[in-house]
Amino acid sequence: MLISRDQIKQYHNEGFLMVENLLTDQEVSDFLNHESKPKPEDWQKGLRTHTTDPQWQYLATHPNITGITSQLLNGDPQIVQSMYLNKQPDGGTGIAIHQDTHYIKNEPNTLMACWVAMDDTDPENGGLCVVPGSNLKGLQSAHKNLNNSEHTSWETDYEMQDKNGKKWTERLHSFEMDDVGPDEILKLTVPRGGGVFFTGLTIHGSYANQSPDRIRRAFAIHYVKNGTWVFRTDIQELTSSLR
Ligand SMILES: O=C(O)CCC(=O)C(=O)O
Repeated sequence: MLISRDQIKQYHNEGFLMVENLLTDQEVSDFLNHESKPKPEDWQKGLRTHTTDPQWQYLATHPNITGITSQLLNGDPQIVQSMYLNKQPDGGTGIAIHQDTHYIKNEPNTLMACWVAMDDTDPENGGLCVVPGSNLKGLQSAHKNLNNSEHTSWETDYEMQDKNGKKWTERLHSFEMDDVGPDEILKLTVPRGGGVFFTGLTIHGSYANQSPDRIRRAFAIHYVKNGTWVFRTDIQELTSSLR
């Protein structure tokens, strides 16, 4: 899948790019059927299930996704992490409005994501939100999210390591940006199989699923450009996005 120069420009200016039909209906159904089946206890490999589960690997290395990612990164993407975000109807919580670079320090900062809708998603069922242009303002200040009714709240220690082997521990928590007003937040409508590419500095997140009966499922993959150093040791071992 090739994107146009205007789309690449939009991604760099606005910090995000929505593309429909990244996956076919059949590919989405295959993944959801796979997820609905019982799994062995140790099946989930932290944020690296794409290294062990063929269906997760299929999505993380999908040529439509990695082809566009290559064009946006202007280089070879390496997979950092993958996540399945299953938000239940009637109040399932979202991830507070944040920048991914707070969670995944990397050098040089080439971090980006592809978020793929596994259902028709919109503001009612807790669809993805972005702050257009926020990618141009650098890493901004954030606090620990405390609003548990809309967003998940957590705190965990992570082991970090630099290129020279120096190790230390950093406490990360559910980040929420300090200075984002409600009118800056764009609530996207993304159809099943469509996706949103966004940079590691683009402010984004989602709110609770207010729909009484519509689930909101999404699959997100985070990439860096080949040659980037990722500090967190749990996701430091990068995987090639080329099958
Ligand atoms: O799906 C969501 O609720 C937010 C996803 C997100 O924050 C991410 O993919 O980095």
